[in-house]
Amino acid sequence: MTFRPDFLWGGATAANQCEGAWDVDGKGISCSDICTGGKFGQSKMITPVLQEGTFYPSREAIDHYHRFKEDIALFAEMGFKCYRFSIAWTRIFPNGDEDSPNEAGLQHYEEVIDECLKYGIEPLITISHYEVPFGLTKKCNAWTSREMIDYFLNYCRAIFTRYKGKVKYWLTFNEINSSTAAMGALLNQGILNDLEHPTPFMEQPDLPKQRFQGLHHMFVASAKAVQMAHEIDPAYKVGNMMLYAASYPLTCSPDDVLKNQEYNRIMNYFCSDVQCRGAYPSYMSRYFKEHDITIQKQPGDDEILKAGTVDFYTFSYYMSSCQSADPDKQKGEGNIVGGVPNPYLKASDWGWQIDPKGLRYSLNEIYDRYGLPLMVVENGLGAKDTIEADGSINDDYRIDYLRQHIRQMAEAVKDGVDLMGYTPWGCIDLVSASTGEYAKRYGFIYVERYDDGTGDFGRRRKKSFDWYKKVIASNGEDLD
Ligand code: BGP
Repeated sequence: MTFRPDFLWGGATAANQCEGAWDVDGKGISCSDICTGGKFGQSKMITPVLQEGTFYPSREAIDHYHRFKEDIALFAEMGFKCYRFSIAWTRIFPNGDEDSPNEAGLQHYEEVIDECLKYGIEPLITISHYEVPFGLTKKCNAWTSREMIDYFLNYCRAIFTRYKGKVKYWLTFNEINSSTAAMGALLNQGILNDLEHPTPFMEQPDLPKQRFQGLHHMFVASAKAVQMAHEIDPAYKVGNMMLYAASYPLTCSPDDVLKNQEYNRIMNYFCSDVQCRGAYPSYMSRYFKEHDITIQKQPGDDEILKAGTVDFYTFSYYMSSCQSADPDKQKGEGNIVGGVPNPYLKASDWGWQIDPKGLRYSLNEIYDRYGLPLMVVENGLGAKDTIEADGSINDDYRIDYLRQHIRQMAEAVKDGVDLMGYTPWGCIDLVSASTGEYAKRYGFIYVERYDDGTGDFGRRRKKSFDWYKKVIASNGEDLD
């Protein structure tokens, strides 16, 4: 048997992309609630002042808030061992800065956790997944401010104490390294420099200095959260979560190789070097100097980072790209990261280049670097699905994508990587983070909801549902 007997097969979602119920039971407005819908080639908009009559996908999403029992029952039917979901910070602290938590929010997630445990499904909880309370954006421009550390830790204390004994695995920040690029500013850090005008998602005024200072605050907050978790319950395991944007030099020219090394360091390793090794890596000094960035640290920060390293490493993996020293090389569409298209790979309908072997390569690189247990907590194919006349959804393209990636995970395990689990993204169809649309579907479960606002939220099993059930039942041996 290749995979561990206790391998955590499952699926992943995030509150802002699936729950809906955006203003129910005391929930406050989050940064994802001010983003409109968009589609491939047409950016979603950030509207700091909510607009009447505009479509905001997070308002209803797939109504998981009210249908979580039905959804978790379907996950259980597939044999899930693990469900990765996120808590909406604004359900617990509606504006982010209240003194005490909102009981209705705490109660809701307790029910979700209990529902998972009923089926023997291990909850894996992301504490902050792309939805900083908008109240904190307005109050202090969110993670640009050091005050955020305390707000975040209040939130952590509330959930760590409430769910003690029921939850084992936590992740502090989803794709923390997205903040090394402009897209992470609002979604990951709640930074918004124009609080009056609607702006296209990627065109808000961006100040890299703010993002890197924000990352410092997040590193300190994450390290303190790790220590707090261990104090509250020594059985808690806390992981980081990275957007691993596998990258190759476009050619073997030493210039391309160096360009790729720099890209990998900033994008793929800087944040995890801090979170896994407990200190800023030496290569960042030159980067900061050349980009005129000075990180404001307080005495004691370095010790906090050292003492709060994570217990395991998790990441999302969708695609790879190439780096070239030639500025004229055409830039490809990517998972926030762009890069030059790889001539050896095909792309999804959304331009993400599919690279299963890159997953094996990445798992080996990461494990060599940190030696920590790894978990792939997002992976999958965003695609358009069609309901046939007989009601079936034959998503062979998705099965093929997942099969190839699982095969490469198995190779990595044979290479010696300690892999804990696999939770493919959007195990039930949900709203896309980058484009804000329903049409980009990832699920084993189809949701009847469409970008024109029609659809009754009905759930249907896709062909991949039965396939994944077999995969789990055979612990990854039967991939046919
Ligand atoms: C990751 C995010 C997820 C998810 C996924 C797929 O970056 O952590 O929230 O959405 O990407 O991306 P998209 O929804 O843009 O297809």
